[in-house]
Amino acid sequence: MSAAQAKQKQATPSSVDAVVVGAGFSGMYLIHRLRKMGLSVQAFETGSDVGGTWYWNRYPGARCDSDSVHYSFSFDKDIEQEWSWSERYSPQPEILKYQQFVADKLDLRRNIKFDTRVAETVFDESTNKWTVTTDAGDNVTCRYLIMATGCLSNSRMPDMKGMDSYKGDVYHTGQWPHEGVDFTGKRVGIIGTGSSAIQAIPQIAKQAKHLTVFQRTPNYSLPAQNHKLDPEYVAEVKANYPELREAARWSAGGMPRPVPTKSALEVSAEEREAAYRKAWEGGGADMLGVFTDIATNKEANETAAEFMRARIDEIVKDPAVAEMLKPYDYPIGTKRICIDIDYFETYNRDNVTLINVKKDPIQELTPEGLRTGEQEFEFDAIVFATGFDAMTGALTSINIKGRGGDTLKEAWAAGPRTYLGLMSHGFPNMFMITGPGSPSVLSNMTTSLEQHVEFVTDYIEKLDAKGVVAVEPDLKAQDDWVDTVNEVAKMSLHTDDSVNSWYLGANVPGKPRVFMPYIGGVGAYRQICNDVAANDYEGFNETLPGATAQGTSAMAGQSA
Ligand code: NA7
Repeated sequence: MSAAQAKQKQATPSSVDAVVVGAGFSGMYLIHRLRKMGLSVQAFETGSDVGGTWYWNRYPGARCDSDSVHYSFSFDKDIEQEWSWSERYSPQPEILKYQQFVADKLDLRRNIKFDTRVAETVFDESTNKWTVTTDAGDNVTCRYLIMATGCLSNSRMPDMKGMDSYKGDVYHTGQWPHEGVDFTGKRVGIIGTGSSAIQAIPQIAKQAKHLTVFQRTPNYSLPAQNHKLDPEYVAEVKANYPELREAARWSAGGMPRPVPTKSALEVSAEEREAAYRKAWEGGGADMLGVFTDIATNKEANETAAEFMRARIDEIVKDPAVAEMLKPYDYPIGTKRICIDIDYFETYNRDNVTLINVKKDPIQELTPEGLRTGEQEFEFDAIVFATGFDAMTGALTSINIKGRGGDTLKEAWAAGPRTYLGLMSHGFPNMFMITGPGSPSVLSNMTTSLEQHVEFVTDYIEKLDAKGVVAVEPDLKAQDDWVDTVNEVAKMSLHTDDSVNSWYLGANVPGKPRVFMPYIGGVGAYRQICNDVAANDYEGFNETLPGATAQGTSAMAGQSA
């Protein structure tokens, strides 16, 4: 069924076994697994087709920063063998095409209602069912509610003075027009220098008459060294997929990668430089993994940061611009590392200007452009590459009401509280895929989301076999897991006082400073989940018919 056909089939059932929210990679795999188990499924998706992140993020230069051959589904051998990636880091259109290919192949769209946003979900303690209400007027009850809402799906516009006064075109990288944007001959301003901006800036600069980049925090960015994939290499990967995928499942970051054995501080300066240079020339994020302690030891980290700054000096011709582009204030890798194609080189173009808005902050948007403390700018278009309310935003923007009418937003006011990133106490029968407290954004997402989908669906199968009517995490198990996530995070530089990352919620004014993903590694996390399952799903409270659920309010345990 095509997306257009799916849209014509407007009627949704009033009751199903499972509602899936979101039809990106996670939602797609969930629909497939749940259907195979014989459950009835209704999915809702705000976009007009499958894709999630790759449906929305269509800005020029958007591409994956995990190797494409590994950033893909591993659960279906036919899909794995039939699809061939054309580039090392595939561009957004190719990834979206892949997702559409999977949707066709597995006939997923017949269970998805597109162009529909889930507005509210309410748990009824008397029936142990959720009622899901959408902005299109649907009301569906379900036994299981599964949030496949993505970690970076709630894009954020900063609250700037004069937003409504600006008369030119306004874009957000995470909500890019489907028809594309032609910047030819235009004066363009771009706000932000995170991953999205770093991918978009070189592309926009090639078109625009002039591009002005407003940088608040310089970012560490490594060259992708992207290239077309040799068909022989692709064939070799396909032949070795079983071993490669298994290695990815037990790795730290969800990719088959060599494991470092030496500290950056135990080798000579020459050996260190050679290792960094080899990784730099090899491309991608590998440089952060050549020594054991780049993520944990400031002195070791500084050796990598210094190598990176020296490369900026080499690439950028104007020393003052090079200096502005160099990050000094926080350790490398603690804000999401960026992977670029000709990012620093772009500042050698005559039509690109870099403005330091930490020194000279943006005061307001004006009808013609924007004004900093020292300068006025006129633009035909302003691009906001200002990121997302990451990890929790997509969940807390839905009015999720659990036991006793408590909302997830209130329950997470001081930071997200989950057991294994999979469930939250007080919200029975609601699972999350790659939720806060799981490796998610610190890993190759497809590896992590497959593990989650498989854990959740296997568990649902067991719950149904036992006749369980309600399941939720034990409060103590959840508190212990939150403590574990925090303790592991403290061992890394990611939580250093100098760091203001979206992992910590620092990009959203008022959001509590909590390190949200589990940094212990994909393999370690998988082992914990396997042990939990083998131990009769310890930490989850199951309620049988007729018994009273032992749950307490979602608001309990918040100070733990
Ligand atoms: P990011 O990484 O959150 O980047 C957002 C950028 O926007 C970052 O440079 C911010 O500066 C900047 N920003 C945000 N608000 C403002 C205001 N008000 N003024 C000036 N600059 C601002 O989002 P991306 O979309 O680039 O990437 C998100 C993830 O998507 C990425 O890591 C990949 O995993 C895919 P700041 O650093 O906060 O000073």
